[in-house]
Amino acid sequence: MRTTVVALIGSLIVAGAVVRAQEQAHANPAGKAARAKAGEAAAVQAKIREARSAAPRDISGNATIMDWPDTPNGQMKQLRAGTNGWMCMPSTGAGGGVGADPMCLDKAFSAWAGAWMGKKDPPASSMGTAYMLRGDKGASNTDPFATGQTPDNQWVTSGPHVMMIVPDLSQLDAFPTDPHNGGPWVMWKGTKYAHLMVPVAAMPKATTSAKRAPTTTKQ
Ligand SMILES: [Cu+2]
Repeated sequence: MRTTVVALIGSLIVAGAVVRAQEQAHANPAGKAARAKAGEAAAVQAKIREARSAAPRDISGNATIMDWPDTPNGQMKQLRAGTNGWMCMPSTGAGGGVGADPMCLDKAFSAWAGAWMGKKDPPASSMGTAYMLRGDKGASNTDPFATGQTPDNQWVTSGPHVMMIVPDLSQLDAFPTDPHNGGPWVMWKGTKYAHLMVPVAAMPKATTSAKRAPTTTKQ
């Protein structure tokens, strides 16, 4: 009896070893795919976290999370559905261009941003709000479509800020255009994409290009 049990256990161990060996033979390609999938899922989670960090949790917690297109004219990709009408995006990537700049937009601002990205006329139907509490690592203060600093495009690095759009651009005339005036300023003035930048923390020091802002009167 004892011998039978021992033999039985022995054959089970052998069978187990064979099964494990077979599993291992197949484990590598499958494991690779699984690891790639897990890596992708982790990257998506990181993008969602980054997008959500652009606004207070009350807003971004239930916002739709959209990712930038892979190509300049591609479609935005939804990473997570939302319920509160806000849309958050991670930093602009290969398709978008510049630096760390996640943002959360309300409906009016989303429509405006869509028009801007498509180089179309903004709807101008209501005021709109956007949050960029992580700041913006770089944008031209004068050229809505600049992708890098030039000697005269007033490249500006912004700290945490809120952005506002208004249906009638003349309503922005009361505000200065200098990012370093110590308060709200108008970005992209003189274009149909003019909007108000409202710092909610100290602005980073002016870059060489941005320092020229106060003396630039060109529209
Ligand atoms: Cu901004």
